[in-house]
Amino acid sequence: MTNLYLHHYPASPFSEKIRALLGYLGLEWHSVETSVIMPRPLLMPLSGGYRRVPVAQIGADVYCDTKIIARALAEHAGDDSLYAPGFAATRVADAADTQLFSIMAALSFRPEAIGGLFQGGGGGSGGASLQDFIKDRADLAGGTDVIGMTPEVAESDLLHWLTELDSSVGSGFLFGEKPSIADFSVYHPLWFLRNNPYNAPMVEGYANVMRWFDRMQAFGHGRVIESDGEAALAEAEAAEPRPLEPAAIGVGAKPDDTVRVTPTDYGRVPVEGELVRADAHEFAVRRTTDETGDVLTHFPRIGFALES
Ligand SMILES: N[C@@H](CCC(=O)N[C@@H](CS)C(=O)NCC(=O)O)C(=O)O
Repeated sequence: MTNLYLHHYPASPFSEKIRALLGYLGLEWHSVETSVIMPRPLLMPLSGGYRRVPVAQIGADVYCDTKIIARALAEHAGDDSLYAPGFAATRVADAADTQLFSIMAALSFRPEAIGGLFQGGGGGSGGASLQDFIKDRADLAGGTDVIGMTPEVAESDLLHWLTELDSSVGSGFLFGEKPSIADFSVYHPLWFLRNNPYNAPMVEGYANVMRWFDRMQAFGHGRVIESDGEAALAEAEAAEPRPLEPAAIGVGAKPDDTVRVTPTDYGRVPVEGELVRADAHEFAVRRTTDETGDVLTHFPRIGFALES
């Protein structure tokens, strides 16, 4: 039987999206805490150079980016209700993962709030100094403006998001009595804001949002087994990637061609491998390293460019 691993760190909001999902789906998983800044030498053989966090792994299948991780976990748990509301919910999820995430980042990285990242709670630099952290995130941005707005605009946009959310969540979730992928994507930037004492009051004034937040937190994080990077590499080495039907839909490459897959927004490190499958949801490439043997690295189609 193959085991599920999550490579993450406590303060990472996208990791919290996945930890909450693991709780909701009731899954058992192995926790590999990776560093808050690069380098991440035990993760790179698995991810092929993809530098963002989190990364999930099921045996020798590696999932980069929470959009494809969430789909893999729903399949692993045999529960597709997360995607039942369809197009509307996935579009809200994408808007939250980008726009609401930028609002959160603009508010968290302003001078008055940044100290909160380096205190306990959901913040925490994992031991990195403020200076090293800022340098690492500048490398991540690679000259692009990841945040793209002033703190004043972010505060004004947050008021809009929270007012609409407060009038939409009722006694359940965004799309009904069960949570969908949209709830998890809206949840994690608000979780990060609440964990910073400077920003928390901006979120806590919305009573319905707070009750929804409590419902989300009540899912917990699932059954966690503490593990490490060496065990995750050994797991990949011992396993074979799951068989996947070859496809090359809408790309200028054929199965088995060497391709590079790169995020289009930030952290633009290309991952090179042989194309196995390009379909409406994912790009999957096969790679081999001494540390891992054969692995299949999966990316969401949206937000990634495939070149041959
Ligand atoms: N679209 C990506 C975004 C991931 C992301 O931006 N993660 C942050 C941490 S929450 C990150 O990687 N920051 C830089 C780093 O940790 O090296 C996803 O959904 O997974």
